Amino acid sequence: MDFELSAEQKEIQALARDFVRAEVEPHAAEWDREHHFPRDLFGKLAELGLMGACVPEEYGGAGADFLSYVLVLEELSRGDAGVGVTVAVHTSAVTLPLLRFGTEEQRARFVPPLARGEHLGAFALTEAEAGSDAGALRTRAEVDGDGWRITGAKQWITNGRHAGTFLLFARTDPETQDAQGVSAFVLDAEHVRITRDEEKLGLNSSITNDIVVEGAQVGRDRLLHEEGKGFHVAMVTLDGGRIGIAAQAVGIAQAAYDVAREYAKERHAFGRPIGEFQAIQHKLADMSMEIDAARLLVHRAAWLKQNDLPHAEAGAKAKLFASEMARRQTGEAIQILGGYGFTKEFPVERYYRDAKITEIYEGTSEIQRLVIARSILGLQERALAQG
Ligand code: COS
Repeated sequence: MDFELSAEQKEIQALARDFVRAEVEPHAAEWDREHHFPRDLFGKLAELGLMGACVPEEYGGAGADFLSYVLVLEELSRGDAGVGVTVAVHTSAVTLPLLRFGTEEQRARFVPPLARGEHLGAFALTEAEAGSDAGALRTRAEVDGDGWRITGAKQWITNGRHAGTFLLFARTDPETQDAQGVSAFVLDAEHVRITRDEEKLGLNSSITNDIVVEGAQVGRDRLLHEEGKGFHVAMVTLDGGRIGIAAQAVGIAQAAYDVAREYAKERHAFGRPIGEFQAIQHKLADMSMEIDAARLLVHRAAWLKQNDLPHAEAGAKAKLFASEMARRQTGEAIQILGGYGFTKEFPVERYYRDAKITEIYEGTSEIQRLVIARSILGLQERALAQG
């Protein structure tokens, strides 16, 4: 067992950290206030190879391992969790499934523009009445000549308005109403119409859209993996994506802890720094311990994934623990700062708002518990064995 990051992992972590200090942190409060999506920033990240950190070089990426990519997500989210989710969805939820499930032709065609940051990716699974119950989706793909005609509406689509490539899930078998009969498709921006920009509690520097697809005609070259295997594509994608969201939660919590610790050293009450009071010390000790624990879960899950080992349970545990920890500890950071914490003079209220979503997207905490429970009770394996 080796807890030391490799030289390459440390290098990419430092690259991301320096970039965030220079290009993200100084603007994050304003982007949050103005609900500004920093489109240009992703061009700069692309120049550093960070829009395809763990994508092989032959497909336009930086060729680093999955843990390196996860380290980048933590650093980005430490500066601005909206930037973190933009890159996480783009990479984990679009580029990586295209690499994994695409034919050689699809990989060569769709991956390089994403990995080079020329296009942003969007993952279009969720619908108004299909969130946790993703298999209930109603967007339909009807056979049309040698391809399909796709019609439907999707909701809460991160990156929607700025995306060039959509991984979209639609029902190809009209006889079904559940996870069976769903297929995955690769769509371009021209196939999709943006109908709404969502207003959110946090992550204001990211963009979240309602979209509609109105009879888009696509050929067989747009089908990802086999017909009827779309739900499998979605689940495998989310198994990996959840590790990225867990890293995002760790980054947010770390940012809150950094502010709270410095504040505790400087703020005086009753004639001494508040960090000398046991009540504050205990809070900081718990924050530090829980961030460590969450990060270790994240790194283990990332290590399992990059070694092609089963990681659904480990990823769900990492996301569940890291997201609930981030929500709890960003609240504690506000408590340490007292009245200042509740104001926009300090960034901790932003961290608190941003942390909440990590308990919801890419599977709620309730779904993570379900995934973990099925795994530890052997229920998922039994379902797979029964076919
Ligand atoms: N990897 C591969 N395949 C998986 C899988 C996984 N992790 N989990 C389920 N599957 C497969 C099953 O094996 C089954 O395949 P077969 O029909 O070929 O046997 C199929 O998918 C359906 O599985 P299941 O019956 O378990 O589906 P459910 O409808 O019960 O849903 C949950 C399972 C709840 C786990 C799933 O719907 C889920 O993850 N929901 C949350 C969705 C989510 O995260 N949404 C956020 C969107 S992005 S913001």
